[in-house]
Amino acid sequence: MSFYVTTPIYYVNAAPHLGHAYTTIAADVLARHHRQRGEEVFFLTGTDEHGEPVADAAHALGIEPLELADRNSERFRALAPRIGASNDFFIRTTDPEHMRVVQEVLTRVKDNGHVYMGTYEGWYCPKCADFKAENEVDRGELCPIHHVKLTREQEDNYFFALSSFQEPLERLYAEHADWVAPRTRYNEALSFVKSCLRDVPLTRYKLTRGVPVPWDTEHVFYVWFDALLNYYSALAYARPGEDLTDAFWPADVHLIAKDILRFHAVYWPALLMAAGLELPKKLFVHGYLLMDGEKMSKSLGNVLDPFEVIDRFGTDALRFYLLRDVSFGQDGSVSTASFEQRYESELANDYGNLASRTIAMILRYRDGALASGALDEALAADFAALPARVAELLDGVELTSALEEIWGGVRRLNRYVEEQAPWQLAKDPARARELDRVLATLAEGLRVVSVLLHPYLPDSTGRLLDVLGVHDLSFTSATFDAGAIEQVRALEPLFPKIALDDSAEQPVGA
Ligand code: ME8
Repeated sequence: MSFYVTTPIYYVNAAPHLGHAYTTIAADVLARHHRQRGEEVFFLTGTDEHGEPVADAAHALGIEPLELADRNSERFRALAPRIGASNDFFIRTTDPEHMRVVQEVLTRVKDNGHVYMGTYEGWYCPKCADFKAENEVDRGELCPIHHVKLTREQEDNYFFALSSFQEPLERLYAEHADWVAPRTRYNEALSFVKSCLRDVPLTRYKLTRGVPVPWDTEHVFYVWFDALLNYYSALAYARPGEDLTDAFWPADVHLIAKDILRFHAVYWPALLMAAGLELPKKLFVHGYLLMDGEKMSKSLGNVLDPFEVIDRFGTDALRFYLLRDVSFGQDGSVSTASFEQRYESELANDYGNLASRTIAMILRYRDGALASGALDEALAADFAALPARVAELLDGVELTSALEEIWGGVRRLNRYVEEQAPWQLAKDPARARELDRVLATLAEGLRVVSVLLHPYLPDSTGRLLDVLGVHDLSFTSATFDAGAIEQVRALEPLFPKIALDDSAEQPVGA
């Protein structure tokens, strides 16, 4: 079994912000979960370096586009380990190997008869790097997304005959009801397809930066076709001396936000069909992280620096917060107040405190050793269906719901401590066997929830499992098993108290 997950490749016109960290963290949770299931996983992220968004930003700074691309690409690359991302490769669209694959595939699209020379006349947003139809133009000739003035373009370009894919795309949507998720995004994508597709420029004549068109070197490929092909090209050269294409193509899941739905839901499958390549299995479209009610965006300037957030709260806390507080697939606001609340009540109390208490009691009452007798069957039964439920939800990329299910297990363990009151049992030597069973059951419950939580909280679950003497993190190990833990060691607090911010309304990292 293999599993291939991607994030969008991010524009290098500015430094990464929390919105980028969000998608990469989500992809990482999926990658780690599938590795736990013993699958061969490939997780790709990277940067999109051609096109006007980058060239314009460089121009504004008075530097060369490549210099800006190098600087910011490095920041995105550095972000990945800081947010705990276990990506297998980091692609840059300026990689010569990527550029070669773009040329090969798009030449095949032309050879297959899907390219012709024509004249584009219409609106264009340099920030979206997107052509706009008349009905997509806001009053004052503004881009509805970036609120900047659109340019009026007229140029001779090679066109991709997108309109001829109307029927195959409609068939794709009819036959694969889960090819785009959530359902609202599927409906939106299908309405793009049904709204009568127009052919789109495949190349740009006036631009100098980009992948040169092999059959006409006065043109470069339109940045979106160059960018989309990263998902395919990376496999050819990510592992030196090996071609991973057969092992991993087609991709299992492309994670994106809704801003780039049309490119992924319409252009991308049509392009792959035109090239005779297999289509990815699923697009999962998450919502926006909002600040002050608007999409956090480099162009709008209302961004949060993930590096600052991590310095203050730690990597796991950021991962947890984003996937817990914002229902994956929907928009959600982020703020320091809700971050601190989740940190305190859930990470520090529900999970961290459960772990500290359990381990402290095993050390105090039993010198760290667990008896090998039976576990509490009622509690084990409460956990029996949990792993399958989590796997099912994660197969549907329901990251928040899966986390909620696991958190139900954490809460169940906290109730168990209160119900059993081990501190009372410890006072009565006649109840020593009961105490043994409660302590072993709690340790086992902690092990099971920690294995399941591992993709979300890799660092803290790793530390806890280490203290429990557990080295098997496989998904199949997430079932109750007497004797799995024999001896525990002391645990440093998993989520120590943080200095709380006085101004509770302040946004995260601001
Ligand atoms: O669009 N909330 O790059 P980009 C949630 N290069 N996610 C957000 C977000 C927010 N406020 N802001 C950004 C591009 N994202 C192209 C993609 S792919 C072949 C080419 C995340 O730097 C989200 O994943 O504008 C969104 O789709 C992506 O960053 C856009 O990144």
